[in-house]
Formats: sequence, structure tokens, C-alpha cells
Amino acid sequence: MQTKMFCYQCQETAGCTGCTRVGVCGKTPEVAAQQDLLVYVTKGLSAVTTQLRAEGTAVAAEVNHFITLNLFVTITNANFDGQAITERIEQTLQRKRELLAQVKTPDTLPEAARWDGGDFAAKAATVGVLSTENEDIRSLRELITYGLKGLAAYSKHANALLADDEEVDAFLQRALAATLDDSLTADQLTALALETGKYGVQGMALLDKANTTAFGNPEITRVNIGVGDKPGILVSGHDLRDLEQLLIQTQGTGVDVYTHSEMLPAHYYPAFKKYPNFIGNYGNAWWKQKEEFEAFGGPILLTTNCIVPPKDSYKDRLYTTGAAGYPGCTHIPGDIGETKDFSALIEHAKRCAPPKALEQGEIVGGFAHAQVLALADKVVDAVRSGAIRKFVVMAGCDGRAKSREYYTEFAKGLPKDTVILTAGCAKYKYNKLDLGDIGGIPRVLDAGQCNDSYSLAVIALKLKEVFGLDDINDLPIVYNIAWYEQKAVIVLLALLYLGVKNIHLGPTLPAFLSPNVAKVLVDTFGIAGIGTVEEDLKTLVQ
Ligand code: SF4
Ligand code: SF3
Repeated sequence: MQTKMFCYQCQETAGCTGCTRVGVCGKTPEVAAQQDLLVYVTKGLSAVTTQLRAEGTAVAAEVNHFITLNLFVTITNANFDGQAITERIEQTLQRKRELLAQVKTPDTLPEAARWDGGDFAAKAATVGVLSTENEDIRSLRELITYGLKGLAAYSKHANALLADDEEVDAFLQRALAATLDDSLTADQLTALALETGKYGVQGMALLDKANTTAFGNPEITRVNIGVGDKPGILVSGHDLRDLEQLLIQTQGTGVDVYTHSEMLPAHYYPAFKKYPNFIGNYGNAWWKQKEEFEAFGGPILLTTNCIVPPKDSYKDRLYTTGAAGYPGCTHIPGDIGETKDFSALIEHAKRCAPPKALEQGEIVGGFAHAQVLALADKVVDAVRSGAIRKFVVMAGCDGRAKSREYYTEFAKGLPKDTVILTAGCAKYKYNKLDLGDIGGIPRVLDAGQCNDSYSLAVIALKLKEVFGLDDINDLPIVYNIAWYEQKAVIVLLALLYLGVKNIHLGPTLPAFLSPNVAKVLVDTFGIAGIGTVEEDLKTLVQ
């Protein structure tokens, strides 16, 4: 079989080994090659900026933003627009050229830092994942690169709210550059992967602060899952700043705004509650968008991943912005600090019928760290009295694999004295089940988006302090995490950095973990896959 591409960065990779002809996600070999080359030149640019810092030359925040956006563009389901990716490769080469001219000792830099363009397709064929021959080094390089992609995504959202952390950017670029360094051993790369987790915590803390400073602390909120009678715009992805601008611009237009998938937690923030046209959440996790976008009937704004290649029936209603892109769909431009013009979506919505109701009722969420800590006495009492026996962290991603029904069954099978802590789109596997409450504490506590997994760590650290424990693993908390794309990789590395052990990861372990690298994770951190629902209920909560 001829290999046209090679990508194994997400959980749905073909045959649990790698997409070689076309992506399960819909990524074509051409776009895969363009993404490989974008990652390569971004690593080269990062080697240049890392050298500049080492020589005492400051790197502009704007360069940091450019690098994070490049990585974000290559995250699973973010951008399928080959032309836009090629333009970013050209812009990256141009920036690299300018910065390279400032480096005092360019000869020490790796080839990627000095490559100045040429035949893109030919170069792409030599720089992909398989260009690293040793499978353990390849595995560690990709583990780091995917973690950095996740970190880049979270940094980008913080940057959009004018929050920066030069330390995070400097690390991100140093670590990216290190994946080009053939002198690094497997042990050194393993240490770098764990250091990536440290900066993952710092990056998520930056975003948490940026979000809560801009929009307030999430609070317990009941979110409508029905529809109103006006035309609407559906917003998906993770970028709260885009949502805010859209809400401002739709005031008084007669157009409603709904969230989809990872945008649901926007409803938990006080700042968004003042908009009367912010109606509710429509639909479920990303992978159901073909039916749900069809039924919605109005324009849809994808602010980030996850995009499912659209059906022709609604493709003209799909708009992208930021890192997201799809060929043939209108892209709304706008850089950090600029106001984006969403008038095209608003005018489009006015020509559309109101959305078709998919369901009715409410779901409850808003249990980020401040809200849970406000309830700390109640929670601690419930743990001390035995009313809550265990917390089960079920954060992460959802996906289309049938095997993910495991998570619905697992949630249903949990004993009544357990509470699920969740974040990310994984929640859609059980957030509409009626699992009840324990003395007024709901049995599913949704902290927010995948990046709000940070909140779950803050809650765990606080409980550790309250109970006077030395080890986070002595808490009555177990982890059964579902992953799909690279943001989940940074969340995992962050949890490992915080010392969390015995995480169960599913529905399959990452294909990019070589047997030796997987063994290190199993031996050092007790990472395990999932088994049957019955077995895992026994292992985790009995
Ligand atoms: Fe395959 Fe996932 Fe890569 Fe898409 S992102 S090509 S599904 S491994
Ligand atoms: Fe979901 Fe794509 Fe990962 Fe943010 S939207 S969690 S999969």
C-alpha cells in the first residue's frame, strides 16, 4: 500500500496506527503535507528565536503570537484550508529570514532554521513524522510537539484577551526547537515532555486568569437546550473573545446567538448573561455537527477546532475565524486587539428561518474552581460524612468512535455516592443523563472547556490542603479521561507534572506512544488504558 501521508496525532487515527491515505478527520494528503511543512518551518523559526533569547535579544510578543497560531492551525480539525496554510508557511519563512539576520552565530542552528524555501511539496515529503527513524525518539518528539500544540491553543486564547506570559512562549519555542536536536537522548526528551506539563499548568493558569478577569468567575448556571423563535447564529469552538464580539454586534439586530459543543461553558460566565439574545446551547459535541448544523438552519461560526468537513447543504452557512479554516467557507479576519466584523453572519442570519429544536430542557454547569471552592464546606462535609465516597474525573474530549459509549455506560454505572468532575466536550457523553445530586451537589460537576481542566487541578490541590494530605494521590479522586486531539495531550502532561498517578486514558492509548515510551508512562505514572465498564468500575470505585 502506498503511503501518501502519515499522521497519528489524534485518537481516531486509522487502525490505531496512523492515517496514510487520507485522514479519518477528512484531512487530505496535500493538507497533511502542508501542515507537516508548517510545523517544520515553525520549529526552525523557534530555533532562531531561542538562539536570539540566548544571545540576549528580546523576541517581540507579536512573533510569539505568530508561532502559537501556526501550531494551533495544525491541531486536529482546526484548519483544512491548504492555501491558507501555504500562506502561513511563506510568512513564517519571511519572519525567519528577518530574525535570522539578527542571530550572531547562525552556524550552530539546525537545518530547519536555515532552510529558506524552495519546492514546498518536495521538502514536506522529507520532514514529516517518519523522518525521525528511531521510534522512541520519534514518539517523544511527537508527544512534546502535540503537547506544545495544545499549549499553543490555550496561549492563543489568552493572547486574544491581551494576556501574555513570555516564559511560556520562550519555553514553547525552546522545546519545539529541541525536537530538531539529534543530540538529545530519550531520557532528556522524556524530561522535556514532563517540563512541557509544567508549562501546560502555567499556560492554563494564564488563560484561566485572562478568562475570569475579562468575564468573571463561572457560576452555577442552568443552560437552556431548546430554541427561541428568531433566527440565530451558532458559535462553536473555544474562543470566548470571538463570542463576546459577536454578542455585542448582534444586540438589537433581531438575531439570537447559540453555543455549540465547547462553547457551552460561555453561559457560565457572568459577563455573557447580560445579553438578552444569548439563548442557550444547541446540540452536542463536535462530531454530531453534520446533523446539527443542518438542522440549525442559520450561519455557524467556528472559532477553533473541531470542524467536520461540511456537507454541501450547509457549507455556505459555515464561517471560520482565528486558527480555523475550511476551503470555500468565508473566513472572518482579525488579529489580537482588533475588532472582528461579523456583519456578514448577522445579515446571513436575517435571511434564515429560526433553528429547528433538537431537544428541550436545561443542563447545569459552572463548577469551575471559584464556584466549587465557594461550596467547599458543603463538599468537605459530604466527603467527611461519607455521602461522597469518590470523585471521578472524566474530563477530555468526545469523538465519533462507537467505543466511546463506554463513557456513558461508565457514568451510568457509577455508584450513587460518587461525583463526576468534568471539563471539555467529553461531558456530552453523560451531561444529559439524570444522575441526580448528593445533598444538593449535582453528581456531574462541569468546570467548563477542556482548558478548564486546570480548574479541576486547582480543586484537587485545595482539597489536598483542606484534608492535610501530603500526596495528591491520597485524595478520594480517580481519573478516567477520554482524549481525542492535542489539547488533551497538554492536559495529560499537566496532570503528570502535578504528580497525578494511575490515570486511565481511553478509548485507546495514543498511537504515537512507542512501546518503550508507553512503558515509561505505565511504570512511572501508572497510566492505563480502559477495560470493560464492569472491570473499570471495580478497579476505580470499589
Ligand atoms: Fe488521522 Fe487524526 Fe491525523 Fe486526522 S488528525 S489525519 S484523523 S491522525
Ligand atoms: Fe472537544 Fe475538539 Fe477536544 Fe476542547 S472540541 S475538547 S475534541
